[in-house]
Amino acid sequence: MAEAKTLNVALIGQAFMGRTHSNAWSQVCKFFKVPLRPVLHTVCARNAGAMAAFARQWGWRNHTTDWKRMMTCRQIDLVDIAAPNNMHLPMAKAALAAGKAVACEKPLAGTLADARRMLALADKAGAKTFVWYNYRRCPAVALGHQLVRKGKVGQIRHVRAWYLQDWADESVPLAWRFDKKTAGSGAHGDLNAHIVDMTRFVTGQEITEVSGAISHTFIKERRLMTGSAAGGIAAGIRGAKKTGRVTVDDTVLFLARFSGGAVGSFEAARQATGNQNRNGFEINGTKGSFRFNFERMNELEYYDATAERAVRGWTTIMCTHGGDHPYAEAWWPDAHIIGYEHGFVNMAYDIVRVLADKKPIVAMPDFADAYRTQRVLEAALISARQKRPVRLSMVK
Ligand code: SOE
Repeated sequence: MAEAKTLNVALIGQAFMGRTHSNAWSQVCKFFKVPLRPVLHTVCARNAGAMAAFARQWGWRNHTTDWKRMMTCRQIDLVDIAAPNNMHLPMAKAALAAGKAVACEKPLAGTLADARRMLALADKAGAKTFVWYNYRRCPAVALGHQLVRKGKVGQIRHVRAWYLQDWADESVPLAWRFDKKTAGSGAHGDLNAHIVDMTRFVTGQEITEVSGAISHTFIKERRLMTGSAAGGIAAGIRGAKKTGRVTVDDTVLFLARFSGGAVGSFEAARQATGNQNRNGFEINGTKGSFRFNFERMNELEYYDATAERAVRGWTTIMCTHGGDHPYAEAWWPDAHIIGYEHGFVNMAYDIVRVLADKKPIVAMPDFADAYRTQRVLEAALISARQKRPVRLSMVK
């Protein structure tokens, strides 16, 4: 059988997302029958001293610190941006101008203005684009989407979503995620972005209005950084005595109305003590409900309100059965569960499928879809600042 055509990938970033994306590109053809075979062509990052070791460890053929020059390499087919949010626009602009397909970490950008510009450039280039909203590719989340599509929960009335972490305590120095110029916002753009995307995907509904938003920063000063993170969210960052001002939120909460009539609540927090990476949602409909908790990512809890009253109750579905649960057949037998990194491998498979003109297993957020999420994030910030409801029709 003829070998699949290759797809030369260039990755920008070698921190936490640099590792998850490198793993995804190197694993995908081991577990999926890929229509294009990803080649780890070039990895690019600022830290010249660490690049050679990183490239060797993850199997990148080339490495550089010059992303602008890298864009001129005619062999590269896809540029994968895993750099901080303020670099998404300039890097995507250069990649699109060079005729590349572009994948970008979430959120699309740190600001709505940058996101709008990225979308316009992608439309003008007619390029295929992708945004790494990886949690859609947990089989349990994809099953939730299917339950809604099949009418198993009836008309949706309530959407409750949360993304709770607790890494950002006083010991963490002033990393880029706490700087508005680099990140755009704090927990909001980092975490609410995920749950807005997930609930839009699962419900199939758009958010039409945001209200009651609260944005708050608990820790207003942090020690300046003296060393970079060791590949975790903030692990290994060392701090000086001198401090700097935090210019983003530690938490943003808001209420929402959905296009299908549902109402919802969203909470993103970085100091939710006891919750390490707890994202999830609960969907309540007229015929049933389901809920997801990423810290038990292989399971979806389901309540069938049409079941006989005597046996009605919450069931826990182990979403690892090949054929029934998306992506599951590529991995292991029933209940031999998968983890965080598998969502990225599943996403790499869907990116390759789309680039080979095939349908993705699960709907793929491109720049246009991710821009819808970015508008919701902006509406919440406006609602928090002006203490009023904000209709999405007013946020372009
Ligand atoms: C930090 O909050 C972070 O790394 C997010 O940026 C990722 O998107 C999330 O998957 C894990 O936590």
